[in-house]
Amino acid sequence: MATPEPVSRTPRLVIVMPAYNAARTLERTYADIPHDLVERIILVDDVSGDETVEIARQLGLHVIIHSQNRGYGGNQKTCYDAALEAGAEIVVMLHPDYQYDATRIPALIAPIADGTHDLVLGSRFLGDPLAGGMPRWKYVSNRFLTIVENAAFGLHLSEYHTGLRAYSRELLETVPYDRNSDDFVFDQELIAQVVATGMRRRIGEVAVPTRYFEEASSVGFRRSVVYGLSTLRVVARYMLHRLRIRLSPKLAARRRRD
Ligand SMILES: Nc1nc2c(ncn2[C@@H]2O[C@H](COP(=O)(O)OP(=O)(O)O)[C@@H](O)[C@H]2O)c(=O)[nH]1
Ligand SMILES: [Mg+2]
Repeated sequence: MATPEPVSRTPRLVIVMPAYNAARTLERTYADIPHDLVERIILVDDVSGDETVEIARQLGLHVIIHSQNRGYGGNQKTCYDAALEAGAEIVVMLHPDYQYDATRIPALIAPIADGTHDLVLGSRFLGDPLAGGMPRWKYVSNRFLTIVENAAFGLHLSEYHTGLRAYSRELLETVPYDRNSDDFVFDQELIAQVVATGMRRRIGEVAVPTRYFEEASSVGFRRSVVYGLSTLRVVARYMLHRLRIRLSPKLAARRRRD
């Protein structure tokens, strides 16, 4: 009798899309997703003023609608809660603005599926972001914040500000993301929490192309300055916590202890 082949089970992958006025780009973003690997796609709509919800429903996505606008971080909280509830083993956060290449999802999740990492960032800075159309001032600010964050967190990442990320279930069950900001700085707070939890070595990155075009970016100079300052505040809070000068409940808490 033939011995059965070892079964390598595909992990249950859930894609989450925090959406705000994504009608013009959603279909294109959706088309590039490797559907054979995906168990479920969840779109959380933050009270868009366009046809985002109608298009998402036509595409057969699981749509969750906020009753009021909660911001990018608030949107992600709903995304991750819903993904965990759906039994996700790996969660990919993908912006629905077609800025990030969804065909890179298999490379993004591979280090989680094989147990190497719990958080993988799709990095534009492993390639040439300027050639992809990133405005020079965004490039310079991104580089600056990345140097500061690397120094504070003891990491060597090429960027922290990407809209394509993959998480293990374990990470999302451990880190208290629900305590984070409802604004854009949510992403940086989550990385600080991962580092504070002792999972620093569990963060990895893979290269993704940079794409800039009109619909891909609503964040202008003013909002970027606020975001930059908020990021520096996250770093300062992390340092005070690490040096035990002022402990931060956001960084100390765990969602679950095993
Ligand atoms: N929930 C929510 N999401 C937003 C808001 N503004 C932008 N977004 C989403 O946040 C993501 C990043 O915004 P975007 O304008 O593309 O930023 P940029 O690409 O960094 O310039 C996109 O997926 C947007 O849909 C907002 O006010 N609320
Ligand atoms: Mg964008």
